[in-house]
Amino acid sequence: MALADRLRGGLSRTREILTTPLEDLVRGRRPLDAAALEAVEEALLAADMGVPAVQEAMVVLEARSGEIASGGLPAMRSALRQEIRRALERPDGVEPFSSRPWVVFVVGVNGAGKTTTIGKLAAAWGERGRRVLVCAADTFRAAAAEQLEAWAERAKADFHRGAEGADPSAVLTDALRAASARGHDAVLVDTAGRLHTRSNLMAELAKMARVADREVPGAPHETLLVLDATVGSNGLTQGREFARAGGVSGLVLTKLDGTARGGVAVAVVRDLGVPIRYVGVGETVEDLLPFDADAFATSLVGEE
Ligand SMILES: Nc1nc2c(ncn2[C@@H]2O[C@H](COP(=O)(O)OP(=O)(O)OP(=O)(O)O)[C@@H](O)[C@H]2O)c(=O)[nH]1
Ligand SMILES: [Mg+2]
Repeated sequence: MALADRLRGGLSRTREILTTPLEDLVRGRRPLDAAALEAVEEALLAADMGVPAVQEAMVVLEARSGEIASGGLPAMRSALRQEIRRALERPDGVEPFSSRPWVVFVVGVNGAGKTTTIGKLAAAWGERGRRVLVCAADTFRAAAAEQLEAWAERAKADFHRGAEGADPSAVLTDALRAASARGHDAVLVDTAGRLHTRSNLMAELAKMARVADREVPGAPHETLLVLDATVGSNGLTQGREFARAGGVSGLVLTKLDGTARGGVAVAVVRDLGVPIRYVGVGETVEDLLPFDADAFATSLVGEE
């Protein structure tokens, strides 16, 4: 399946929430009056775009209401799409593989989809000929390393783990030395899920970053914060704490396929000021898509 189709499929529930009021407007040939605009506003809020972004979008829609009323549904879709795209676009300045090994930390609360995302990413990079090492720095649970190992096998990536209960920074040190010695292009570091409120665990991430930089100057080159889209705007609070604790450079929004709250993408980017790098739209290895603001906005509001 093409990327665009997969994205469109993954966002179908959110798109339904967003576009039903638009379609009703057209079907009922209702004028674009205050009540109609309110229905659109409600839909944007229901999709979890967040109050500030929705207010901004409504200002634009109101200002363009004459043009939209005469242009019908296509004009409304196009105005909304522009607004959503604008809100999602952030310069990211990250150039994967611009140094070797390219070290990526994957962080987030329990169950957000970190391990799954690493498996998918390792597979995608491996397919493009990159030699990937995945590192199990989640040493709390033996099952965590085993889950990652299974993904590494599926992705045909190399795998590094330490003893259960080992210091994650020590495991990371070994992994980075191995990757440097063996010429890996990338190291994907799986970290234990942690509540953003646990300051000792957040400090541990900071320590891991120092250790990485000592072993591979400039590492981690990316720190990806994985957010579960189904929790909607609760992800904002988590995101802020992770961003504060240590240099989140990009976001991965997972489980978009299971939610009508895909508009939360707009809220998190706006709030955290960090670009989305990938989106998860399912549990299989192909279900991680590189983020594209234009394609995302189009999938949310539908084609003209
Ligand atoms: N539908 C769907 N499920 C997903 C997606 N990403 C992850 N999952 C599922 O979410 C669950 C948790 O994923 P994990 O990758 O284990 O999450 P984690 O962040 O590593 O969890 P901890 O290590 O326990 O903190 C698994 O059942 C995954 O299959 C996605 O994009 N869509
Ligand atoms: Mg995990």
